[in-house]
Amino acid sequence: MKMTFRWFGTGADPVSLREIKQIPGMTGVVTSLLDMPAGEAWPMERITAMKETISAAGLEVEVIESVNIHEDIKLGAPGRDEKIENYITTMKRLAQVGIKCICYNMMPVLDWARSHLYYDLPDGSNTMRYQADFIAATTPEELAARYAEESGTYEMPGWEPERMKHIRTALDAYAGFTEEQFYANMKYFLDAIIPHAEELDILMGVHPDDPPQPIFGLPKLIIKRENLRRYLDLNPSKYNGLTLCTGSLGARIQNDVPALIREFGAEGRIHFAHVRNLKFENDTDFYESAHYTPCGSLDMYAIMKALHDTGFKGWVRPDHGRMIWDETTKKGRPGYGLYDRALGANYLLGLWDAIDREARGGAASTRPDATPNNNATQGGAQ
Ligand code: DNO
Repeated sequence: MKMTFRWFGTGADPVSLREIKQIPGMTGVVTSLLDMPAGEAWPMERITAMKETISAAGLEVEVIESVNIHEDIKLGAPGRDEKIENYITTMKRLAQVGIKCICYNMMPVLDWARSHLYYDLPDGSNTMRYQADFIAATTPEELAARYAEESGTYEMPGWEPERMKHIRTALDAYAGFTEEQFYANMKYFLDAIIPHAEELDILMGVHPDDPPQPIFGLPKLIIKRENLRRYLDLNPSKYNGLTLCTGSLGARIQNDVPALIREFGAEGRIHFAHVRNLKFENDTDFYESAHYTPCGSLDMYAIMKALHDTGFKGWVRPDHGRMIWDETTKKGRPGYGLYDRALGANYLLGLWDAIDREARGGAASTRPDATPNNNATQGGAQ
C-alpha cells in the first residue's frame, strides 16, 4: 500500500507540496491537469512540467485523478471516436512520465454533489453534508450558484460556472436514456482503451457515483455490487478496475464496504482506494465525519483489514476532511483542507501498521526507519 494525498496542481491548490511532504508516510500525490476540458489530448509539455514540479518536491506521482470522460462517450454520441482517440493519446503521454493508474468516473454530466459544503459540527469544525430532500427541492443552477459563492476562488470539479451555462442541454441529453445504452457505451469505451492500458501498464480505476443515488433525474450506475460486477465484466482485463471510494459506496446504506473490498480486491480489481468515513443522519442523508471510526458510521478497521487481507498493493489516499483549526476556503478547496486529511492519513497508516504487524506475528515488516513513514526514504511501500 502506498499512502498518497490529492493535490490539485500548481496555482490550483492552496495546500503546498512542501506541506504534503511533511505529512508522515506520504509517498506522493495524486493530481490532474484540472483545466483540461474532457475530450482533449493533454499536451506533453504540461504533463512533463507537472511531473517535474512534483519530483522537485521529493514526491512521487503515479496516479492521475482524473482524466475525465467526455459526455459524447457516455452518451454514445457521434463525436465519441475522436474523444476516445484523444483519451488514448493522453494515456500514452502519461505513461511516458511513469503514471501507473488513472482514476475516472462515469457520472453523467456532474461530478460529485453535496447539499451543503460547510455544515457546522458541534466541535466548531465544518464539513460537507448531503440531504436528499434539500437536493430534491433545488435546481442544478441554484446549487451551482451556491457552490460558486461558497467555494472561494476555486471551482468545484464538474461544476465549473462555464459548464453550468449549458447544464440544461447537458441534462436533456439524458432524457429517455436507458441503463442498457449506458452499459453499451461504457463497453465501447473500455474495449477501445483497455488494450492500450495493458500495453502501457496503466491501471484504470473507475470511481463510483457520488452520491450513490439519482440526482436531478440523472442515471447513477456505479453504486452497488451488481453494477460494479457488471462494469468489470464489460471488459475482463484486470486493467479495467476500480477506484474503491469508501465514502461514495458507503453512502448507500445497503452497501457492505468491507465485503465489496474483499470480493473485488481478491480478484485484483481494486487499483486505488479513497478511504474516508461518513456519518449517516438517516438512510439517505449524511455528513462527512473525521476518519476515526467512532466519529462516523463506517468501520475503518474493517476497511483497512479487508484491503490488507486481499493483498492490496495499490495507492490509498485519505479523502474529504472537515475544515478544522480555522481553515477557510483560503486554505483548501471544500473537503480538501490540509489538517483533517493529514490526521486521516495517519489514522489509516496507524491501522495499516497494526494490521500488518499482527499479520506478521508481531514482527516489524522492515527496519522501522526504512519505511515510508520516514520521509528521508522515497517509496518503498509494500
Ligand atoms: C471528490 C472526488 C471525485 C473524484 C472523481 C473521479 O471529491 O472523489 O471528484 O475525483 O469523481 O473521477
